[in-house]
Amino acid sequence: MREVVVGGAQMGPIQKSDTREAVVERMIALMDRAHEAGCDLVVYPELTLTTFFPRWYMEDQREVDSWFEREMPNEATAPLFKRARDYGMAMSLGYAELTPDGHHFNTQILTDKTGAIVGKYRKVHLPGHDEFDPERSFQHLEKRYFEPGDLGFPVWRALGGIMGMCVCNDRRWPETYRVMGLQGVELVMLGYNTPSVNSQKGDEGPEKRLFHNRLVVQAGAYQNSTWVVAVAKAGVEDGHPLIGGSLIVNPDGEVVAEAKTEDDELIVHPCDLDACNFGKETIFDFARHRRIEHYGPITGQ
Ligand code: ING
Repeated sequence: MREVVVGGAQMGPIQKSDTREAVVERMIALMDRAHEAGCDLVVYPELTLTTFFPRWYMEDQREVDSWFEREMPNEATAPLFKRARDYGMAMSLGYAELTPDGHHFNTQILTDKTGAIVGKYRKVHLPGHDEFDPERSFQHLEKRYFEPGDLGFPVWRALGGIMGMCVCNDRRWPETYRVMGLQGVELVMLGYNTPSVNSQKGDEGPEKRLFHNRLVVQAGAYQNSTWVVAVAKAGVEDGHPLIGGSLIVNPDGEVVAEAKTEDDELIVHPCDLDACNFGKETIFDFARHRRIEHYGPITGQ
């Protein structure tokens, strides 16, 4: 039994006018609850420090860069890293990363129980578009503000197992989980900001969005015999609704915890990493069962 008690720290809405300091206070309150619940790890959403700014069309690069972090930890997040260190709790959080040499990524990091950053992932699958689209009921300009991730889909040995990360739209692509699955991943952590409505298809609402959210996370978990914890930024941000539905799925594809609100909410589950073993040794024993000679089109060969 290699148990990791996982906390999914769903964040409610963050308004354009909310400060990073105010958000960090909310994140610390959730971390306090995670500590009381005995969590070894707390997972925060994608771009968890600010509103989901890719919904806004901006031309001034200085304004765009004001949504990014130039270093991590930094002044606004130092209290969060300190609290995690005091609790001996690992954490994963998403933020907009502006590198010293001027690259922009939608990034998720993992710290160990001493508060040291042990893993970094940069979002590979960027949805949306890069120019203002008048046809859409709202914009989704991730291709305008971020570059595709340049780190691939790595895994890290931490918390007694093999950990992986991805971000939001990545969770919809089977390749994301499979590349980590081929590296033996046992717990995939991810965050998301998912609009409750489709900007291009008026009749697709939150029910369908929540259905797809469960579907892709359950599939990814089952098909790679891994735990997946997926954590939302939820609620209405400056009039724009985001789905909640944060969830934890076990290696059999079953939902074992799910958020009920669209606000700051902690979901908790004791994840036994050894529960991954049976699937990896039988039905999804990749070495025994995969026939890669037929998979060429997936990698464009
Ligand atoms: N958000 C959405 C997501 O992938 C989206 C964008 C929603 C794409 C629904 C396709 C369908 O959950 C982010 N930030 O990727």
